[in-house]
Amino acid sequence: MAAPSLEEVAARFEVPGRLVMIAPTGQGNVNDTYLAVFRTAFSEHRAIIQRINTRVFQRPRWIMANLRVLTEHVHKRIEREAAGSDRIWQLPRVIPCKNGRDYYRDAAGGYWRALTLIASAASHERAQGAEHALEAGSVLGQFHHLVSDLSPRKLRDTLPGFHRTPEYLRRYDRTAAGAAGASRLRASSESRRLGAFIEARRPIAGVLESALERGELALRLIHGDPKVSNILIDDLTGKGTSIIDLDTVKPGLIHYDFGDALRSIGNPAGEETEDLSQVRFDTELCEAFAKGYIARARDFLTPGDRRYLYASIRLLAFELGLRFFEDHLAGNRYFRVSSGEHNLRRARVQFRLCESIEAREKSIRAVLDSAFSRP
Ligand code: GN1
Ligand code: MG
Repeated sequence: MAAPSLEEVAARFEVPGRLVMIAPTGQGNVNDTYLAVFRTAFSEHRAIIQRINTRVFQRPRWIMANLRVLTEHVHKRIEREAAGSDRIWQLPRVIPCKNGRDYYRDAAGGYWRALTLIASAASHERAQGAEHALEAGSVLGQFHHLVSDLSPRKLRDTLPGFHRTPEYLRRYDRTAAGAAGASRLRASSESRRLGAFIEARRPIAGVLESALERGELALRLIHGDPKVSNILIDDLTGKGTSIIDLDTVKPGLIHYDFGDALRSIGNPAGEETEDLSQVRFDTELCEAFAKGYIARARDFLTPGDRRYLYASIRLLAFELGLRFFEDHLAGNRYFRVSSGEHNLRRARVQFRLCESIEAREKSIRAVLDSAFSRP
């Protein structure tokens, strides 16, 4: 069966009014995301409509069940704490389908869902400056705070292996050993250089997982994808207001979030740049982010957590580079690409960033310490 039109999909959800527009929005690498505008005689309603990429997320119903548990918990907590809060924190809510479910399954097997739009807020592909980084840190810290009393056992693992670096390394090894992977790995000197980069850092891949095994770190709920473009800044106040893209909220190590947010916001050139010479880790942005994060997270961070913050930043730049490069060797099956070399270019950016983080280790550790020492 053919996939339905976007208009047909939009009509399935409980949004008042008539659809006047539906168009792609955002730059996601995995799901397809659209903004839909509906009008009634006296109002306008906007919704985010997404087709879940079921090649990546093989249990879309689990995603929706997680979203229910998560958003109900968070919305209640936001309301409970609203009186003492400096702002109205937000998180999208699921818009039910007219069939009473949380999703619509089309005749071609596609899974669609609708979410409320966080209006009057913007996201950026890159850090806009220290104030932006501070707000991004507050948003991630607040998110971790809001879920800190929700048992990780209440959420399913929607993407097994997601953010366990050693598993990405194993997958890379399998891909590089296959005929097509091996030939792509040998295909250019740049590709061989990236392969050598990975070999040299093999020992760091398990840094968080072995700390977990030793009991130095504990499993909690994580966002999973707190890159800068998933953090919304309120147009009216300039403050962080929400974090979106909640499909990978699941049990994990919050260090993967901390590192992922910083490998993203700490690189002012952005992850899609083609100019490697612009890629660097900016310690001022890091300091601002850490200040914002720690101010909200101080209460639940343990001394063990603190010890692995630097390691997480370095690790996540490495991990994302490894994921991009593995996908390149595998023939671009996971991330959306605009050319055959796209994932290779993305990997180069992350590895360059990783080198920059390594070169600045001392000052990064110092800014993290000083963020903790502030009241
Ligand atoms: C993917 O689809 P998107 O753009 O939200 C990926 C993240 C990566 C990110 C890099 C489920 O996120 O892990 O950090 O690309 N999401 C998944 O841009 O793999
Ligand atoms: Mg995502």
